[in-house]
Amino acid sequence: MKIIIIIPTFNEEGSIGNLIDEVIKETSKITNHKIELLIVDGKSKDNTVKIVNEKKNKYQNINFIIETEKKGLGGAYIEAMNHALYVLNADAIMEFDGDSQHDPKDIHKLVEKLDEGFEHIIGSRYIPGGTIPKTWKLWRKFLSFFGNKIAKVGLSLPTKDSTSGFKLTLMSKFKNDLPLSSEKILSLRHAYKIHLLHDLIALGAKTTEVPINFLDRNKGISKSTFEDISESLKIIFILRYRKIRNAFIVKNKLGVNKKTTDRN
Ligand SMILES: Nc1nc2c(ncn2[C@@H]2O[C@H](COP(=O)(O)OP(=O)(O)O)[C@@H](O)[C@H]2O)c(=O)[nH]1
Ligand SMILES: [Mg+2]
Repeated sequence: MKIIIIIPTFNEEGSIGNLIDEVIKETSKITNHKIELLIVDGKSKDNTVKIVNEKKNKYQNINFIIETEKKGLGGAYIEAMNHALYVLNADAIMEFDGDSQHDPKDIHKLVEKLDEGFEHIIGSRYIPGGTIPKTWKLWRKFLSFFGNKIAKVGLSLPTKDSTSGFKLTLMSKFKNDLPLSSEKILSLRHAYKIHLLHDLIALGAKTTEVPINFLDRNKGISKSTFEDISESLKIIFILRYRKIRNAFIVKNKLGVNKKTTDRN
C-alpha cells in the first residue's frame, strides 16, 4: 500500500528538521509498504520552509506543499489530503503533528493495525499504555480529558481518544464519502478531526486505538486557541442535531409509507 504521512507545520523551525530525520529513520524499518512524507506548511515566517527544502533535497520520499492560503489546521489537512490522494495516489493517510508531540517510534504500531485489517487507527492517549505529558498542568489535563468525554458522549463515539491528532486511515475506501473539501468540512480549524472521526464511524470504518506517548512540546508554541475549543463544541452540537434531524426524517418517512401500505 502507499501510505502518505501528512505533517502540518506552522513556525516549527525548532522541531521539524529532527522530526523529519526521525520519521524517515522509523519508516525505513517498515518494508511492506511504500511510505512517503507530505509536509504542508501554513506560510511559516521562521526557517521552517528552508529546513524542509533542505530535507527534501536530502531524502527521496519527501513531498512539500505550501498552503494556497492559511486557513487553519483543518484547512491545511484538507488541502494536503487531496494532494496525497489525487496527486500522490495514496491508499492510506497518516495524520502526524510537526511539533514533536507525536513520537515517530509509535508509527509502526498504527501500520501494524492496518495490516491486521483495521481501516481507521487512532494513536490514543487515553487507553492503557497511552500517556500525556507529565508536565501538563491540572487545567490542561482536565481540558483535554473532558473535551474528549464531551465528544464521546455528545456523538456516541466508541473511541477513547476522539481528539487525537495521530491517526491512520484507509482513505482509498472512504475518500468519496468523506467531507474532504473546504465547503463540506464543518471546521477548517482543529475541530475538523471530530467531523472526520464522526463520519468514519458512521460509514462503518473498522476502527481501533493503539497507545501512544503524547510528548511535551519542547520547541515553538501551540497554535490551538480558545476558538478551537468553542468551535469543537459547536461542531459536536451541529453533528448531533443532524443525527436527530435525520432520525426524525426517516421516522416520518416510515410513518407515511406505513399509512400508504395500510390503505392499500
Ligand atoms: N500548515 C499548517 N499547520 C498548522 C496550522 N496550525 C497548526 N499547524 C501545525 O499543526 C500541528 C499541531 O498544531 P499545535 O499547535 O501543536 O496544536 P496542539 O498540539 O493541539 O496544541 C503543528 O505541527 C503545527 O505547526 C496551520 O494553520 N497550517
Ligand atoms: Mg501540538
